[in-house]
Amino acid sequence: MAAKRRTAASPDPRTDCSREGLRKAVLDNLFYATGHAQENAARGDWYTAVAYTVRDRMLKAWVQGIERIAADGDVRCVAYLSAEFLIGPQLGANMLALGITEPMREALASLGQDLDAIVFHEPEPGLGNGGLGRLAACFMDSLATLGVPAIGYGIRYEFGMFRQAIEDGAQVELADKWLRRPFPWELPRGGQQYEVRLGGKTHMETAPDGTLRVQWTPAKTVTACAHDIPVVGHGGTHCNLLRLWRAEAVEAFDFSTFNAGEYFSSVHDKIFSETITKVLYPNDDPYQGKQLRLGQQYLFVSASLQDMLHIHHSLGKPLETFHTTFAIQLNDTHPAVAVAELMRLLVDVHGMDWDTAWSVTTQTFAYTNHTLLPEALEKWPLPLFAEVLPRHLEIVYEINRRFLESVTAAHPEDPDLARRLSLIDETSPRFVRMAHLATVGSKAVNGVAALHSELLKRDVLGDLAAFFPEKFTNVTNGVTPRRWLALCNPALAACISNRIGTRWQDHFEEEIIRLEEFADDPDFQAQWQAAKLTNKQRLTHLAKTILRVELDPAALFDVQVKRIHEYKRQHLNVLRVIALYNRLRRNPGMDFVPRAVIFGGKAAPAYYLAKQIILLVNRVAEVVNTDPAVAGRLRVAFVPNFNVRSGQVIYPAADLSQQISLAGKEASGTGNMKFGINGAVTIGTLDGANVEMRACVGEENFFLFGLTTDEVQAVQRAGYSPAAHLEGNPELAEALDQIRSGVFSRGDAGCFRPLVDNLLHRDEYLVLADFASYMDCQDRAARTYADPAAWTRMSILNVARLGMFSSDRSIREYCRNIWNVPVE
Ligand code: B1N
Repeated sequence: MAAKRRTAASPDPRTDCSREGLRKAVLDNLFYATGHAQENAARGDWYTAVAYTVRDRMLKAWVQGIERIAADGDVRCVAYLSAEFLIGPQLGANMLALGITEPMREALASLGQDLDAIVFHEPEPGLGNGGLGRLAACFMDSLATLGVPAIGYGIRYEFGMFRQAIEDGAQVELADKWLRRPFPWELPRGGQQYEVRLGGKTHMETAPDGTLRVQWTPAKTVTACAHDIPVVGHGGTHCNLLRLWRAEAVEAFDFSTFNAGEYFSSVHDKIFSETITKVLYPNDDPYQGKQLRLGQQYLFVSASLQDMLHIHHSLGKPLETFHTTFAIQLNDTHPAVAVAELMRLLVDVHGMDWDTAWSVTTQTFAYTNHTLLPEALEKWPLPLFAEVLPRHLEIVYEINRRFLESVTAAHPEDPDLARRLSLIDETSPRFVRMAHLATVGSKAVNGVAALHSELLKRDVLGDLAAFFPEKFTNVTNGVTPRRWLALCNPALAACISNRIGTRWQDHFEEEIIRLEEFADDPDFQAQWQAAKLTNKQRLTHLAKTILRVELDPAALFDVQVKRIHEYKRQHLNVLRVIALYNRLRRNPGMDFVPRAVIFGGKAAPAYYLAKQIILLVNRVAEVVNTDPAVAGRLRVAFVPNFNVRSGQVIYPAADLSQQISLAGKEASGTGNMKFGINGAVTIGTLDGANVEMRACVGEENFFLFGLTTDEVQAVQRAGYSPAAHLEGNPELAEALDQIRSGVFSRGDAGCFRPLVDNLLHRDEYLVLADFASYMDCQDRAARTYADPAAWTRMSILNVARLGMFSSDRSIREYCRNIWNVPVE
């Protein structure tokens, strides 16, 4: 009664979302959380005060979300296991979800503060490399928005993805100290800690009931500590959990060694333990067999499964029904050791018989594959695996023994099949094939775009797919329209909402198609163009302040931002820029649509050719941007440290989205979707999700070029010769020659030799083969851009018809086809 009276008279200061309530709360937090009075608070202090104010307004839904999972055993909870969650800045997204952006903006304005500047101040947790980690974050957003109970389990890296600086044109990696200031969106959960064992030996022991059980005596034990981040759905009612594990020493000090005077070795254990979650491996595709990485994977998998078993147990349900409490999704094979770990927990720790445990396990897991590059499939050398996880290796052997028995029984006619399907690759030094372990241990396996799923079945996992045809399926990726349109592009969002209302934010596929009818409406076109111009000005400002490069907002903004990789072919883009430059120089009076070519992306620190590509982009920029013959009609910019935050500025400003990977190499791509829903038109190959995007927007609204997957395979079978493509193409020969001779390396002829030699003699990704077709297609794009009404129509139709690329649609498909979880 008393509480009720207070609500009526004066609202709760911690949940009040009125302008005045927010103003008071921000001031209160400014003083009590940062210890600063208004007069001497810095931008970071204001950020902290605003973040705590928003967090307070999320806590009720947050606590209810946890309680719901822990109390309702009838609803299957999704556990999304991922080594990466690239969640991006939180403040803006959370205010949007709660619907308090505008009152907060006004509250801060009344205090003389600019909300946008405060939002921009937030350091972002770079807990992922790129698409795979960002996908996990989009999926968490959609799960919460759709009201599906879910926990994301991952790793709280102390240092996330490195910060990229460009020094004299080259990439330099700097440590990402995102935790220098406390991260306001996490709550350390002292109560949720689990011990994780590593190394050591196993032996058989007789249990009290007389049965034999395996005992694992580890060499080391570390503690995994939970840190929870709330994921609030659109509308603010449903909140899920992102639970990230940090490794800690079981005991900070080994006192016996300490007392013996061995100070350094006593600290050693603490250091070893904390090293496990110290840093994210910054390689996206090529896999590296590093012992510490296996330790990271196992730590978060083991802690997560122990946590799930704890929750399951607290519901009072029998262990055999574990799969009715949780549906576990393996985001690539990084958490695939979970298959062996769940078996270990069920059989060794809880005494379940093998067959029942295997039945529970294979009803629990599903596995998403994210790559078509065979060299990117994870395989752990047996000696390394045995050293870190001796018991798990025995379990893998036993899974494999039973599996191969069934293989031989089913296909006596193919004696080689067992070798091809085996969980163990027998080539020396012998490896555990993690994709095989994940497939055998899961009830469903999916690729991330239609083409990718087909190629998985045909090539990469062909034998497994033939053996388990019922397991293989597709779920095309999607991106959240909240962050990737409503939040990052307020100008376009307002333009859209003025016509069709705001329901598109959480019913994207259903609503956004309604824009189609306005595609030729001159008023709407004018508003659309104005929104794009605003965004281009925003990016122009960024380029000017951080790069001192002057872009022209009237130019065609032509953008390629993504990880730097040969298969993504940023060098094809650069060759094109050089060819355009040469045309302009030869013929300064030519009709030329002004272009701003913008690049961004990180190279794995040890990926030499990717780093050469970055240097080349910057060297070409240096020459082109300062050449008076070009007179600003062609500009090149490399935006350093591409991440979620800069993506939020870059995607909305693009006219043309470069999706130019070699067909058959990009599993899906998700940047293509982010560009598309922000009104960029795609120039691309028939690769990954481009194929489905083109089918949706219509072939007349997509700039297609390049070889198809089948043509690529045919060329490679016949024996590819890059040199053949030089003869008929003087523009290409000239560009390569200029790179080789030092035109773009201040006269240093040796500088780009590795890159040029690779293109001339190997060219694994058929850059030269696709060059002519790419140039033609670029010319078509420029001609279309010269007709603003035609271009704007294309841009509107792209947005209107890309509704299916909302991650809400992806998540619905996972719920219905894979997890068997109810969803609206
Ligand atoms: O996953 C994305 C896809 O859209 C991209 O096409 C795909 O390249 C990307 C090892 C990876 N595949 N594999 C990785 C990341 C980190 C790592 O340590 C591999 N990332 C992708 C989402 O489906």
